[in-house]
Amino acid sequence: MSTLDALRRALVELDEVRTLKLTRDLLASGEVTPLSILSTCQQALKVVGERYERQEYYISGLIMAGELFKEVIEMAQPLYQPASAGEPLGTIVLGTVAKDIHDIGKNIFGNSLIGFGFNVIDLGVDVSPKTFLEEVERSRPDVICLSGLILAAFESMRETVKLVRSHDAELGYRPPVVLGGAIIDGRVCKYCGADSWSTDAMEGVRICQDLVSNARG
Ligand code: B12
Repeated sequence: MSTLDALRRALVELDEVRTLKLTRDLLASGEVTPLSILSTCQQALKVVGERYERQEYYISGLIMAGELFKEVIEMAQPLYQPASAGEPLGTIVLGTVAKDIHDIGKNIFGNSLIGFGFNVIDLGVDVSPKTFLEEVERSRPDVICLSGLILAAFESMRETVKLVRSHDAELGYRPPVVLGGAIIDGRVCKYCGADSWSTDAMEGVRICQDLVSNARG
């Protein structure tokens, strides 16, 4: 079994000591990138979620997995390449939508955007459509990024997109909206009237880069 497989298994089994030791060893060996450690953990959390759905784990399992992953992120994410100094690539307004408090993925995505030179305004979790609109009016972002992981988030995303779209004329431009989070797909994107979507932080960064460069011609 590879060390990444062992890490995936340790996290799925909620084994804190092993998860942290394997993360430390992998980072020290330089064998794999910090990004592959994070994506391995993302896969492990998906399995934890499935076990929760099958009632093999309780809510405490979700909490434990989330806390463990946060510790891994603290160890791995600072090793990302820092952004090059100079003008930011663009401004992103980011937040987890109303009724949803999941923020681990949003934070990874936000840090990745910063790492690639974006200015990120992170509104936190459980953000109402009105709060998103107020921030869009204030900071006039290049892209609006909405994160959500539960079914209730779909309606919040849809309402947020609808509210922003109804203000395009007043804003004098049409800021694109990108959705993200484990259970987002093309159908959700279409339902919400968003411009794009992703379940992967790096792909999300590329989408934002493309949207900014298309808008600037
Ligand atoms: C940890 C966890 C929790 C923790 C969250 C801690 C925290 N601070 O975030 C706690 C314990 C609080 C929690 C609570 C709940 N949870 Co929960 N949780 C999870 C779990 C296991 C992992 C989530 C996670 O962090 N994944 C890892 C990150 C890195 O992945 P990610 O969020 O997808 O982010 C990546 C990408 O999507 C992307 N990304 C993220 N945001 C964005 C935004 C944009 C714009 C872009 C481009 C990209 C992007 O970047 C990240 C890196 O690649 C998931 C299972 C799963 N499949 O994910 C369930 C899961 C999301 N939870 C679930 C449920 C049901 C709940 C609860 C309702 C449980 C309950 N009965 O109370 C509550 C809801 C609370 C609320 N109102 O929000 C369900 C949702 C099912 C559904 N269809 O609605 C899931 C899917 C588990 C399951 N399979 O049943 N949960």
